[in-house]
Amino acid sequence: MDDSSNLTMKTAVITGVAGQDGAYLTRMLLDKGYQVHGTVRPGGSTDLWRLDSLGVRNHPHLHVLQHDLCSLVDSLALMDRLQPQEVYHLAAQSSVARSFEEPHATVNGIQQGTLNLLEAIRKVTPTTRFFEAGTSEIFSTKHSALCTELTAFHPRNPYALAKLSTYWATVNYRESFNVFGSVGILFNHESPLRDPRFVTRKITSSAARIALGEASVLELGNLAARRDWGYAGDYVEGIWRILQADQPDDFVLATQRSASVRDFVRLAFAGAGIGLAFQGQAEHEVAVVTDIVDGVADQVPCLKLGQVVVRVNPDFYRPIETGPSIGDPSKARLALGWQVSTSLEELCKLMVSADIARVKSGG
Ligand code: NAP
Ligand code: F7E
Repeated sequence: MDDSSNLTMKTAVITGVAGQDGAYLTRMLLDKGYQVHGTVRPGGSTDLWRLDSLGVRNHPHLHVLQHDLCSLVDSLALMDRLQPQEVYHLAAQSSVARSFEEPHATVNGIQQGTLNLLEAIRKVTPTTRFFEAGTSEIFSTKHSALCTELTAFHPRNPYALAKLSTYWATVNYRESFNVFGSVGILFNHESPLRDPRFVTRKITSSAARIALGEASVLELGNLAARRDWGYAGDYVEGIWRILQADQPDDFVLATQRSASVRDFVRLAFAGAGIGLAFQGQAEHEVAVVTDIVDGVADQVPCLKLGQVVVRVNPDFYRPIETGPSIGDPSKARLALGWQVSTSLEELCKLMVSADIARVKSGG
């Protein structure tokens, strides 16, 4: 690519480039011909394994830089230097469970980061388009009705509290200062690049290790919790489309299907060649092996029918559980032409297969 074509390339900033969505979005924008400036926090993880695994770590149009989201001065300088057309703000302490343990760091980090970027855009690059990674956790409905952009909010954990504030900050800058700011109200989305502290990856990595004889039991919290789980690769497409719209707006991205943690366990173990049945109630509930495919039986002769491979550990219960939540992505489908293309079964298979390959290669 010569310098003259660089002039016609769009420039995007992705905060939290080292995270799950940051990696998938980076790959997508690079494929679309963007210059991508991805930020990591000073002193934070410098492990860019996700970008590596997608083969984009050394792409000539990817520039990884340190940026302190809690510093307005840093954000002003970033906008001034890069003059980006688009900012995708993905960086956040994104674990709900951890937010109960670290409320101040979670809330302050999330609120300051968004406010500093919006303020920098307002003052320095007012035509920059801004994407805020919002969350379905702001709804926290107790009922099973579909959540839309009009559903009432009721945040029930420090993470959700902070994300509700950044939702309103983005709406405020749009309404008060004409900033092109949009919020994606994102339901859970997962992938082989998901951090294992989240339940899906915890399950698939354990299923892989149990099927290869490297672990014997998986401990989980609330098996009845339900989530609307999609594939992160589909969600970054929606995130990009949100910033390509004619007008800034807020969109629910969801699959419109919910499943329980128990369902996900069953699918993941089936994907690893182990059939399960659940027995017992509440903290006494367990999953026992009902079927073992030949390949697994040969590899792990000690794995027996009737053996307990999943049990409940109340230490993983949360002070309050949200949901069941299920999202209605109709607005995104109609306005942006976005819809998911990966089913829960396909997602589960993708994640288990990747974890089996990792365990086999010693990763
Ligand atoms: P992720 O894998 O946890 O990535 C988040 C990234 O943010 C990490 O690279 C992390 O870096 C960085 N980060 C954390 N705290 C930071 C701070 N104080 N300053 C700067 N960087 C910080 O999350 P994700 O799944 O990609 O999600 C992307 C965004 O979407 C997040 O804002 C999340 O809240 C939101 N979201 C995600 C989902 C989902 O299901 N994935 C659903 C709704 C909303 P370190 O490695 O240094 O910690
Ligand atoms: O929990 C239950 C747990 O930690 C899912 C983030 O991306 O999505 C994510 O937040 C469910 C909860 O994700 C374990 O109680 C049972 O009901 O995978 P999770 P999350 O809390 O839904 C939202 C939309 C975001 O915005 C967040 O950034 O699984 N669960 N047993 C467990 N969860 C974990 N982590 N570990 C367990 O052992």
